[in-house]
Amino acid sequence: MKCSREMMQLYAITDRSWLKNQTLEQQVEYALKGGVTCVQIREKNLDNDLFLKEAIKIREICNTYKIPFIVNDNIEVAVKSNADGIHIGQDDGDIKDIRKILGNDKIIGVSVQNIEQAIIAEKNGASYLGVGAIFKTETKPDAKCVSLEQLKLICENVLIPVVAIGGINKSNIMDLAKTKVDGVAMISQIFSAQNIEKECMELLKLSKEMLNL
Ligand code: 3NM
Repeated sequence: MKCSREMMQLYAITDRSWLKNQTLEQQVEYALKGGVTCVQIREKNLDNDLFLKEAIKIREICNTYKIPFIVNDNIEVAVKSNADGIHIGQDDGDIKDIRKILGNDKIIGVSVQNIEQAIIAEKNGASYLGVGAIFKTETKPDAKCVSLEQLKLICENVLIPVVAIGGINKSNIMDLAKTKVDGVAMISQIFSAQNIEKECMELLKLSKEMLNL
């Protein structure tokens, strides 16, 4: 699957700490009904078997809605679940090695915090960049903040799509206008919602407004 700018418009990342009386699959399906443009499964505390089982279920649901499915930082799960791609951080391995394993048809997203990392990641074959944390976030309290100026600089200096992440919510999403970013990635604003479908519909509308679409 080719990585597109449209994919970045409303990029949902799973987090089972927000599960109440629903399953992760149900939450993801509501998000898809609400219009998310990409889904990433992120599991920091599951063993590989359970991670793979969950990934296979969510892969199926994303297929139904024809939305790209990305696995966070686990190449084995990405390959075995036939994900559309993987997302890695700065310390999660070499982009070129991962490209060799996945081949040219898969998406490799890379987290970057500054322009230097962005240029290197693009040169090494990243398909898109995740830039953050843009705002302080309880979801990843140790994430250092990246300024809007740095985000803009990155967007102006790479050709691949860029998604902003970290603490983005309905009140601050418009602050990203003028940075030339391609969209927003979110965890808590989406999955803490009582009505995830409605929340995603509203967020997609706001994201498009922010993107001037
Ligand atoms: N990565 P929320 S911030 C997973 O800065 C993740 O790279 C970040 O969650 C980074 O939308 C983050 O709840 C958490 O703030 C995003």
